Parts: sequence; structure tokens; C-alpha cells
Amino acid sequence: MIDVVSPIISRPEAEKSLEEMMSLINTYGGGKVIKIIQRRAHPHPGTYIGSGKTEEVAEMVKNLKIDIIILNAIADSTQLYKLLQMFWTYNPNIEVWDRIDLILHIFDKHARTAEAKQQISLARMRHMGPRMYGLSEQLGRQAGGIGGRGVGETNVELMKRHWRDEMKKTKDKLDNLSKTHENQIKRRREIGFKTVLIVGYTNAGKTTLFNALTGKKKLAENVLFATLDSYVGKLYLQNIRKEVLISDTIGFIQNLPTSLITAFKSTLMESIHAEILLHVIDASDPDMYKKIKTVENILEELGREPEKTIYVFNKTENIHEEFKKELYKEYSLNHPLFISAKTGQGIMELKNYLSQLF
Ligand SMILES: Nc1nc2c(ncn2[C@@H]2O[C@H](COP(=O)(O)OP(=O)(O)OP(=O)(O)O)[C@@H](O)[C@H]2O)c(=O)[nH]1
Ligand SMILES: [Mg+2]
Repeated sequence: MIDVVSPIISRPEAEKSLEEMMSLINTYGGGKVIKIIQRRAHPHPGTYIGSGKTEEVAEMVKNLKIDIIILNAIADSTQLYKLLQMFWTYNPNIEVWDRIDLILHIFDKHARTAEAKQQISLARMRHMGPRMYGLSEQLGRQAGGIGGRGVGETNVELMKRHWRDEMKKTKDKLDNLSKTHENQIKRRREIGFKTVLIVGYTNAGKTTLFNALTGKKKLAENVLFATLDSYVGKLYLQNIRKEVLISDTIGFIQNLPTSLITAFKSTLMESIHAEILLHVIDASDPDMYKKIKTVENILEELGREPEKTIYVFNKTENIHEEFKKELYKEYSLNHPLFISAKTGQGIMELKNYLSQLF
């Protein structure tokens, strides 16, 4: 795994970014990881990492039998393609990924519903497409060099057409699924169901809270992106004798590329329509403030109005009373609540508050 960091970034900050990348790699399935940090003011325009570093890494690919190289960055497809080309000689099966590739591979492993699966393959095609073009164009040029120009060119055209057809097919399937999904939401609305939606940074405890509120037993795990599909459950609010719908969603993450947000828009669409949003925050996380900001930015990008968003500070059995008071003051506009989804502390208050709102 290679991280290119600016020389002005402090060491602790660089390490944090590396740590999140390590959690992502662990979520994907771990394996032996070699970490390489390069300090550079700007990524190399051709190969993202500098040429000296590229040679160093090529040596490693040769000597250490490396399977995958992951850049902790969002690189453009020509950069990824050039790197791939350089390492090929030493390992013809080598893969070069950037952050989007890694997240897509994780999504692929975790997706359960047909809709999520289609969304992921579409996002993947969009991201991989240009690289495939690069590859086929090169094959084309090589063929041209040997003699006939026809063969290569035809291959490029064929490949592009195939790619376009596949994208179209996937998009059509997805449109159908999204329509069904939208109709479901509409029907629930017509029946008069109100919806509460749980959002938040990945690993904040959203699924644990969902389970605590609905009595369901969805998988909660100490990994990033344990949940990829929205799950809907029912929550009975005793005080007002009313049932509301509550859904659990995919976690957000820093640098979630816009293309992936768009890919998940329909799954996340409910977040735009839901009456109330519960923004779950891991209050025991030293990076909490940055993560709150990240989630807010993504919600804004999705077009969600900030009113009616309740901040639910979770894992509070691990924080001091003083800190709670501070948070209460700081976030008074966001109706802060303090819970522990794990021990059940504060869940009653949360239900009471929801009853009031409905
Ligand atoms: N200490 C403590 N741990 C908690 C609490 N709530 C959840 N956790 C733990 O935090 C980890 C993540 O919980 P999840 O419920 O899977 O988190 P999530 O937000 O659904 O995560 P993703 O679906 O991956 O985005 C698990 O190991 C939970 O056991 C809590 O109140 N206190
Ligand atoms: Mg979850």
C-alpha cells in the first residue's frame, strides 16, 4: 500500500490517514501489507508516485511476490494504467488499485440486494472503463506497429461497444429496481408510515442501534462497511401507540468519491425523504469532529435539508460526563442525545424523543 503525503502534513495526520486505509484493507480481507509512504508536494502527473519510488516498488514486486498495489488516493486511470504497465514484467497478474477500486471491491463483497449489486457493477464499469480503453488502445498500436492497422483498431472499437452495451444493460436493470424501490417508499407514505433513517460514519454503531430499536439481529461488526443495503424495520412507539419505519444504511467515509455517492443515491434516497434522520456518532472516537463534518457534507450533496437531523452520540459508556456536557452545549442546535447502543443506555430517551416529534 502506497501513501503519497504532502511534506507539510504532520506525522500524526499522515498516520491517521494510513490507519483508515489499513482498516479498509482489513475489511477487504487483510493479507500481508507493506506500507510505503512517499512525501511529495504533488503527485507525479504520469505515474502518481515519483519515478524513483516506482523503481523501488518494481523491485519489491519482483522480489516479494506482491499481488496488489493500492494507492491511498484517487488516481486517474492513465496513472493507474501506467503503473500497471511498469509492474507487469515482474508479475503478469499484478493489480494496481486506488482508493475507489478498494472501496468497490469491499462493496462487492458485502452487497446483498440485487439493487446494491447492480449499483456496484455500474460504478465499477465507470471507474474501470477508461483503463480498459487504454489497454485496448495500446494493443491496437502494437498491432499497428507490426503491420496491419486494421486488427487493433477493430479490437478497440469492439471493446468500446461491448463496454457501452454492458453499461446500458446494467443501467436499465438498475432503473427498474430503483423504480420498484421508489414505489415501495411511495406506498408506505400513502399508507401513512413515517420514516426514521439512521445515517453516520462507517463503524459508528448504526446497525447496533437499529437492532436495539427494532429487536432485529442484523450483522454488526467492527469493520468498515459492514452494512451496504438499507434495511427497513418497524419501531413501535408506545407513548403514542404508533408504528414508524426505521432504516439502517451504508456508512459514510472520508473521500467517498462522488461517483460512488451517485451510485448509491437510490439506496440513500430514503435519507432525503425520511421525516427524521438520526445521525449516529461514535463519541469515543478522537476523530469525531472530522467525521461529523464528512457526514454532513455528504448529506448536503444528497440534497438533504439539515433540519430534523438529530445527533445521536453513541458509545458514550466510554466517555466522561464533562465531555458529554461539552458536546451538549456545542451541538445544542442538533438535539444531541447520548446513548450506548450496546448497553441500551439512553435508548428509552431516544424513543420518547421520537414519540414527541411524531
Ligand atoms: N463500546 C461500544 N461499542 C459499540 C456500541 N455500539 C456499537 N458498538 C460496536 O461498534 C462496532 C460497529 O458497530 P456497527 O453497528 O456494525 O456499526 P455501523 O455503523 O453499522 O457500521 P457499518 O455498517 O460498517 O457502517 C461493533 O463492534 C459494535 O459492537 C456502543 O454503544 N458501545
Ligand atoms: Mg452497519
